[in-house]
Amino acid sequence: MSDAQKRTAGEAAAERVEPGMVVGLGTGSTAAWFVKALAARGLKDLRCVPTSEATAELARELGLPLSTLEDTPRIDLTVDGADEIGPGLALIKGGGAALLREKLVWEASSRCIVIADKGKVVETLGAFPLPIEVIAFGHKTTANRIADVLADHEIAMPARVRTAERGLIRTDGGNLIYDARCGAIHDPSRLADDLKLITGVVEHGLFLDLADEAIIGTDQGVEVLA
Ligand code: ABF
Repeated sequence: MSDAQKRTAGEAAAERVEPGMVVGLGTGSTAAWFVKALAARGLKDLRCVPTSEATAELARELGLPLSTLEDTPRIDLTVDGADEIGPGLALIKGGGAALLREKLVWEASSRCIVIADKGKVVETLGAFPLPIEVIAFGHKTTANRIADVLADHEIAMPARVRTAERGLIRTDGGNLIYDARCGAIHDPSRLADDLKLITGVVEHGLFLDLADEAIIGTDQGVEVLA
């Protein structure tokens, strides 16, 4: 993980924003560099839709005008981070526990750019634990169902609920995150479909066919993957 590479990617992405745009603001440390660079540009007539309370707070502090999906349901450009970037710009996201709002904002966007340091680019998705958002009611039962689905995908490790030292981590929406140590995901599309069929599963961190472009920060500048 390189913070300098994250900053390089975030600042490059901020140059893609034009005055008057509705902009989706991602979550995480790479997206934070984008938000700071966007605010520094001082573009006129922006409206920004944050993907988490943390990003909303940062944007407010920096004076970016905020909007909501209700008020601006069509977003021109969303810029957001990722935990892994695989072939075809298939992503694992959700390390920041914001995957549900992120996916709602991404799906409302005409264009999505993922920004990351070089270490996020992988040959096969799955080394990073796949975040799965579940409702709190009956979550242990849901976790057992998730384990059964993972087993159908030759993934032996069960999903484990994400906790902090103060206990269960709640998403901004009040749900829980389970992390599935998949190791390697050979058929992301089939796994994504199977996970969404589980009652109690709200969303998962596989972002497939959603990213239009990736801006990768390197020690020599940026690489663009499309
Ligand atoms: C959020 O930022 C999450 O979806 C993703 O997991 C995380 C990446 O964090 P960072 O940019 O800090 O590496 O978008």
